[in-house]
Amino acid sequence: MHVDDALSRLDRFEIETPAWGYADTGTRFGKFLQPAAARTIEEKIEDAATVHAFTGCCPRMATHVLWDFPEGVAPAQVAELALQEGIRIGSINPNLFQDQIYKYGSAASPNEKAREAADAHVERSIQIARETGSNVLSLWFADGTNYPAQDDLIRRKRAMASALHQWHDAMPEGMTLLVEYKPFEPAFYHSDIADWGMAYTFAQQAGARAKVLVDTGHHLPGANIEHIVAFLLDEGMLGGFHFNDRKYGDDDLTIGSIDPYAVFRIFAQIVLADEVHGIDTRSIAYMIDQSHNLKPKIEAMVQTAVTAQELYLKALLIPAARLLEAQASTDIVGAEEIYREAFYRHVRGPLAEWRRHRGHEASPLEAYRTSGIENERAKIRSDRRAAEGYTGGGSYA
Ligand code: PSV
Ligand code: MN
Repeated sequence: MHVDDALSRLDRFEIETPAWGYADTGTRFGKFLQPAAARTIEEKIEDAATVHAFTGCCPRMATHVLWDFPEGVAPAQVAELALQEGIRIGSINPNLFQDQIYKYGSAASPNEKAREAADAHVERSIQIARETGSNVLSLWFADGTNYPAQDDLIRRKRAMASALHQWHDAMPEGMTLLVEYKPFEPAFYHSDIADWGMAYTFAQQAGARAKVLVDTGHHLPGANIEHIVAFLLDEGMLGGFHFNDRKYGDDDLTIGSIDPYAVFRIFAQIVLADEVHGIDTRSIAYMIDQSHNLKPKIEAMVQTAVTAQELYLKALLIPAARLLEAQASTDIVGAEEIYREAFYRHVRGPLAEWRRHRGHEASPLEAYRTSGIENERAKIRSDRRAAEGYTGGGSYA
């Protein structure tokens, strides 16, 4: 595609950032606190809005129900606040893993009370989606077992299918249900939705508005993610992404920090599905699922957004007709070189120009880093924490 056409496609490329990416997070070994980290939904909205203000491409923030909508928080007011700050509430992520009742799973648990709790929570989540104007209900399950013979895998499969079907039908028209998969963690023997094939099957059985969510960190080493993406695209079953990068497992690193070519190859499949096969890719939800344990959170998110734009633009620059010719003549080296040429294109210049034209920062990351916002926010939030006597159970130094 010509560079001007490719750039105009970027107008439609919106990336949703996660509320949990602005909060203090860590590993199961500990949490490191940052003075500027967001604690409340108000602070998360403020941060997500800042990312959007600097990048111009992150107009929505995903929320996690238990973390962002504790009892007493009115969803409509949260949506209103988001609007005032210049963003919207994006996908609603029910939390079916944190409460004690879910020790043996949620929808697939052998414990009827756990299944009932999951039902009630998803119902509440759908209500939150209605009240916040969100049209995506995004489900990830920690359900699974840790030992062989621990539970009946077929009973669990049927219980999961039945819950998903019921929740699908409980959603209002126009809402999409995304089914996310993950091979392991926290379950170490089996996960009830372990891979894309299972997510696909469950989504199909749930109903027409259910699709698969591909979290790039949720694959066993060596998995060919772009192949999964191409397959789901052709089946009309690709609902969206949780983007992040990884070296080992579900590491939640910033997109492209380890393997930018892998991200480019995923975008290439999306671009080619559209250009070569006429597959409608406009409803794909591009979402980020990253927890920044060490990097400053807003900076990491701005870096993520611009990296995604750069890699998507490179994929848009693939000359599809030439590639098809090379493929048809089994010119393997020629075809691969077409990919590589696009991947190595310098796109920062044209992107800066494109941003400037739209009234955005030409270099969002540099602009944010020199804005002084991080220090300002750290100061305000430190004072706020002190006034509230909040310690975070550690040191903010
Ligand atoms: C689980 O690892 C996951 O990818 C799911 O999308 C959760 O909702 C998210 O991370 C946050 O814990
Ligand atoms: Mn995820």
